[in-house]
Amino acid sequence: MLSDPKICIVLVPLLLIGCVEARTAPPQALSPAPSRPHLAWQRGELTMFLHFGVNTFTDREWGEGTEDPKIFDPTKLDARQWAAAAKAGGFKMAILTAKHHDGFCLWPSKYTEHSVKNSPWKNGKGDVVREFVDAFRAEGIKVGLYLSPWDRQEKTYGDSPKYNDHYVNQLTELLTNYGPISEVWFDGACGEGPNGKKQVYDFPRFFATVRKLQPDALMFSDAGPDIRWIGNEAGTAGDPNWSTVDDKVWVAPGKSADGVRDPIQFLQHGNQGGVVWRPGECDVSIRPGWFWHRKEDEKVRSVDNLMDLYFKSVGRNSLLLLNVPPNSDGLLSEGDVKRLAEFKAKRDEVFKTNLAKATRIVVSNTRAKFTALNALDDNPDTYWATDDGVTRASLEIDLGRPTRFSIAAIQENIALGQRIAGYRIECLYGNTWQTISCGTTIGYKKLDRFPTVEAQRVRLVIEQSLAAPTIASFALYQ
Ligand code: FUL
Repeated sequence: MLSDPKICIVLVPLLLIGCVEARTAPPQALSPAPSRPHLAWQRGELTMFLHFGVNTFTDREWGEGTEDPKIFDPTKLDARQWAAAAKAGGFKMAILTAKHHDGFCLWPSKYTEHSVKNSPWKNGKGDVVREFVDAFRAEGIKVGLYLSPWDRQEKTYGDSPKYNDHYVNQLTELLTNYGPISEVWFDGACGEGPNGKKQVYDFPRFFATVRKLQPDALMFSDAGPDIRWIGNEAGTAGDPNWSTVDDKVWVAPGKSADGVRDPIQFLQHGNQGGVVWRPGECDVSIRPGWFWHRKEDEKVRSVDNLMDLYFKSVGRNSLLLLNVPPNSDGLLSEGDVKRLAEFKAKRDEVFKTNLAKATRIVVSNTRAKFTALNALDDNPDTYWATDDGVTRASLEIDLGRPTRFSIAAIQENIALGQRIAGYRIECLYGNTWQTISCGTTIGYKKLDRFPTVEAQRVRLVIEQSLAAPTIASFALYQ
């Protein structure tokens, strides 16, 4: 057929256009890749956690459920003060403990008497959840809610079907009456002793309720379904850290299927080639406890400590969920507020000047318009990519003059999936390239710290990748 000259005139240009398009097309997304809410969540980097409730007034961490609601009286409560502090600290989301293990509800739930409605605060007419969501949204900060499955006060707890109904009712109130909720936090803790009540949670039903009522909300629990716990409460992710997990080895919270020998390792690192996208979240408190205790007012983490956490959470492809607990006045304590602002100022200072401004760039491979310039332009939406099948590549930059730096920040374009499984950073000294840092995963963001080096020519070498690598950013800081 192609021997017919008329057909050739039509077909050959079409084939040529097809070839060019294939070369200029972006790499195909890997499966799994993050959802739109996942991407926004990860880019937010910092979420504020707020533990608040009867424990704030009893100086305890785990209430027993026997607390009198009358003790809850935060006379100066001002959620706008919480939100202003979060904004000044650079937080993009905040999660409030609507109900902790003691069962006391910070909103006037119609399914229990154990709530703000029987407290003296605002003569029982107040609603902390309402004030929280309104104040944070006004600052442009997304909101999430924590609803403890473990409830030491609720009478139906332990009568599994009845309590599951009760829990779903409360979840439904929270997810229908307070506008868009970006994250729902399912705590895995349950301290019932050997003779305690045995409640079998209907997690599939809980999850389905969230999906139905708030399709864009991400659900956190020990094992997902959308966000996994990072396996500790120290605020640090594992390295390497894959956002993908093999969900056959861990199917539901509190229930690890056969084959998970070390769940903590699994949570810390995820699985290379895992079949679901389930990034890890690092929860930690700015104080020793999750709830406010006056005696801990002097034990607020230092800026250096918070920076270290940032490097070990966000800088290891995770998110930092930092708890800052309101006090018994209903305000964030002054020292905590000050520390949040200092933490932000420190990040701004450290990441102010990206020194990776190249006078000359050499790359081993480029996929048409996805050039290395895209990795150096401070725009997270553009990226350098290689041709399909090219899984080892290098990006070399000449900084124009000897430059001192001690931090490298690398980002993949994770919208197309997490790909890189081995990399190193090298500097040229004489004729020799010397490795100054190396690692396995990169993901959303990898921050490497090393003793200050001085170099003019630097290169990022990707040694292993599951598919054509994508680099959204390669930056250097001192
Ligand atoms: C744990 C809880 O038992 C703590 O009280 C706190 O809420 C922490 C974030 O999760 O499992």
